[in-house]
Amino acid sequence: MRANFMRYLSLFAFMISIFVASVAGAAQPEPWQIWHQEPAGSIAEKALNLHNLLLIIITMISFFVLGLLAYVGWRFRSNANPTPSKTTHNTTIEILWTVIPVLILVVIAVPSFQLLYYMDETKNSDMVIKVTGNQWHWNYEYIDEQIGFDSYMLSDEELKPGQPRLLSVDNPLVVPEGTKIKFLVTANDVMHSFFVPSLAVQTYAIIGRVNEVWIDVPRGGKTYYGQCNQICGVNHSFMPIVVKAMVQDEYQAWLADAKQEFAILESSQPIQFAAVK
Ligand SMILES: [Cu+2]
Repeated sequence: MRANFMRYLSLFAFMISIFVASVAGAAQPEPWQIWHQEPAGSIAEKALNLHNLLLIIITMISFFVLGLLAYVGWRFRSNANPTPSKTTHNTTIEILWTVIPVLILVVIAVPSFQLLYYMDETKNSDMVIKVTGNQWHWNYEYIDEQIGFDSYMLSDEELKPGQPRLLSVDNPLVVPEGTKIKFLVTANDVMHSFFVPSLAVQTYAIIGRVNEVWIDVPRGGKTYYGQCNQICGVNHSFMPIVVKAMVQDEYQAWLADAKQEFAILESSQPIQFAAVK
């Protein structure tokens, strides 16, 4: 009895430690993970809430249909009904099975459209970063700071202790904490997709097009891991995305260094934006 209790207690402690590790550490997938990564930012929280609502609705519908099927299979089995019914229409039931699904769809549509328009609103952002997908790395340009750099995955030999394999890069996308950041996402060669699950950002990077998305970086330093999730060639799985949120002081120090190291040269003709009054 006591041994059993200790076993449950250690299992419970183990699960808590996994939970704490996933919350306190970096936002990345965990072995055997079946739920979402901890949502970071208001879009991710709203997306998770919508997901949870949909999960409740589809579970109820699935059980209802399963129950109905089981009931019909039992109630109208052939040995209990030697003479089958010839019923073909029932106006009441037909109205119900039209109206009820319409109402369910309306219930789903309201929060769904709310989130869609919320995600679409990219104005009032604190900074703009241009993200370009390449075969097979990402390029980030900080438009206002006139800096830009490539971000390549680290090979197994380059990994430092604690850096996750296949998810770590040489130059992460560094962002300041507590800001709203607009990304202009495009591609150079083939289609890619900019996807960071914990920030709930996912958008196609398409050649000759610019897709706008935004994230609000939560307070505190934390690293958010993502990957290209559009099949883009042989090294598709080797172009991870690392969004590294820094506290303001740390970010300013990084920016000062980055302006030396990653300055966009005059000759490379960075993209210009017209001022919007
Ligand atoms: Cu790609």
